[in-house]
Amino acid sequence: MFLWQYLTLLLLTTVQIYKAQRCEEFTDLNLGHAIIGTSLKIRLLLYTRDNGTCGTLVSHTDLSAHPQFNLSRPTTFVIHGYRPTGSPPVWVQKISELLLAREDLNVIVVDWNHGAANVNYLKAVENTYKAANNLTAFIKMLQEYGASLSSIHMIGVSLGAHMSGLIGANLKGFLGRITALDPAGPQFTGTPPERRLDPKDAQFVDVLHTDIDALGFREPLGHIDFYANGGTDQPGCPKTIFSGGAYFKCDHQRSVLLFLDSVVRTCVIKAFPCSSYEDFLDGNCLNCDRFGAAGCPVFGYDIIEWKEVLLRLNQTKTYFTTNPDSPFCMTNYRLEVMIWNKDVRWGYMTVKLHGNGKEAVATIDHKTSQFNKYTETNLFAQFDKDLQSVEKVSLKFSTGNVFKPKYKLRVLRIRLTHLERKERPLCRYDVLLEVNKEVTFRPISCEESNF
Ligand SMILES: [Ca+2]
Ligand SMILES: [Ca+2]
Repeated sequence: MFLWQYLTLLLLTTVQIYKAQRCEEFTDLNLGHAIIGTSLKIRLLLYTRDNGTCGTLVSHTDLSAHPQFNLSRPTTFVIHGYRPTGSPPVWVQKISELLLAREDLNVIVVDWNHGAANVNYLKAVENTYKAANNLTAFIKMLQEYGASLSSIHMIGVSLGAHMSGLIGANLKGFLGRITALDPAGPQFTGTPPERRLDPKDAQFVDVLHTDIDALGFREPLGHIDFYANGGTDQPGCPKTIFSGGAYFKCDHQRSVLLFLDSVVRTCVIKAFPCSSYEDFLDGNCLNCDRFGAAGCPVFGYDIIEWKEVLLRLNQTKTYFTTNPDSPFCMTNYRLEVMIWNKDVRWGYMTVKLHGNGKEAVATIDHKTSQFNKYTETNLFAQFDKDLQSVEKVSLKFSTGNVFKPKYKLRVLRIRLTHLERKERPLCRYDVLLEVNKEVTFRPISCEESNF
């Protein structure tokens, strides 16, 4: 062999090895200027436990080149939404890592940035339908290679949620599961089920709503719909336009952050079936008997464990509240207050729990509460963290009215009951609350007898 032939061979082999090991990145179209492209190039990036951080570009027609794509494992698709700036979603790498840490899966990140990044939202919506057909063909090919539709889970964000629904309908509802993270509202609200996500699109459809007043979809779309913090606005997100881009996307994007935490099981977010957020905050929806032994549904990745009971219930609307940051879960207590003032009293209650050098706070101020003589007022207190043991309790009563500084609440008994842990409620008898003055005390175990 001539030297040049040998060198060419060596070079070709090196290129082959390089090609095999090349990590594919998500398309970045963030070029700092308006994107008006019309192409619909869909890239499928495969991640498995063997290549958890290094994406492999998968062929749309031939799987033989991808031995690591093992169809005896379940396959999870992750589909992003509208990308007005064309930049890659910040969470896209994280989600495959976290999913793979939980389960031995094929994770396919669907990179349809070429279709989703467009200054014209309507164009991106149009591309959602086109991309859905393209992905349906890919999944049909997976079936030919032996994949079962039941083992396919689609996690779709915003437009990606409807795209999952469209694919699901193309496949006659046989897909195993669709998780919709704040499904897009604009251009989908008011459309018939065949134009958007609906419960018939998969065997199980779970939906999270975080921005129903702007980018998200208001009505329920799945077997279970979770309305985080009522589904409208999220804590910690800017309330004015002066905060720039975050103002537009913070509520919407929170859906992904909440879901990621549920994959890691940072903490458990219990959701409560209820007809409205107001009713939920009033503490009228804390009963989960309809779910039988399973108890209240847990938001996120693990909701699949409630599948059977949820399918029997047809469609369930649930609520929960969160903290502004991770860990997002809150700790729920019932607070019962009985007063002996002659006249009716109105006001807000702030409760602090102290224990192990930490403090947990619950402010019950979604509306003014009414307190009547010798009548138990039931309040729903949600604390920012869970203290394993409560040593002291602080209470503050306020009215929001500066002209009534002498207003007092003569409390006969307060009782605090942890709603998840079976432990004895904490009580305090006979305490005087002056407006805006915090009173701290050591609670005692409640007496069995009732007044
Ligand atoms: Ca549909
Ligand atoms: Ca909002």
